[in-house]
Amino acid sequence: MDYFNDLEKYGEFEILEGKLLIIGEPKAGKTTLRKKIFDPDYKVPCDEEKETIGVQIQKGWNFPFSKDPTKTFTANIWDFGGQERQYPLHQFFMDDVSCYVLVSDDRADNSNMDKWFGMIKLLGGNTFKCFGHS
Ligand SMILES: Nc1nc2c(ncn2[C@@H]2O[C@H](COP(=O)(O)OP(=O)(O)OP(=O)(O)O)[C@@H](O)[C@H]2O)c(=O)[nH]1
Ligand SMILES: [Mg+2]
Repeated sequence: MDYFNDLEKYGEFEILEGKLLIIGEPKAGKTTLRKKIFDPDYKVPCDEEKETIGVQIQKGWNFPFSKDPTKTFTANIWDFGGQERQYPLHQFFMDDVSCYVLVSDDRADNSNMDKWFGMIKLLGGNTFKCFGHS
């Protein structure tokens, strides 16, 4: 009833908003990517960036909606801590209606891609599309 009451009161409209989750190994560059997205001039620090504890949510990355560029799409970015002890948290936030960005550091010995794709399949639904970028 609440749904129908709200529909009558406010009408129906599209919410062009999505959740973008950045995941990957510790120190892969997830937080740096988030900061670069919001500020392309952000300088990657030479000294160590602090590890992310839990998840840092930064809202409001706006860009033209691909299907109708006159409209604006908003992505809210969820930047997860990559340390193993933080993995139990992931299950509460990873879902099948999000976009995932898996960041890997080419210079690292092991990016554990299988583990991360396994986690996305398990928690994010197994009908995902995969795009690569280096
Ligand atoms: N050279 C180089 N260094 C980078 C790049 N991206 C990140 N770094 C450095 O790598 C370190 C780790 O980067 P973060 O962005 O904090 O990594 P993270 O994946 O968020 O790490 P956690 O939060 O611990 O999981 C920092 O010292 C960054 O300055 C890059 O593209 N090139
Ligand atoms: Mg981080």
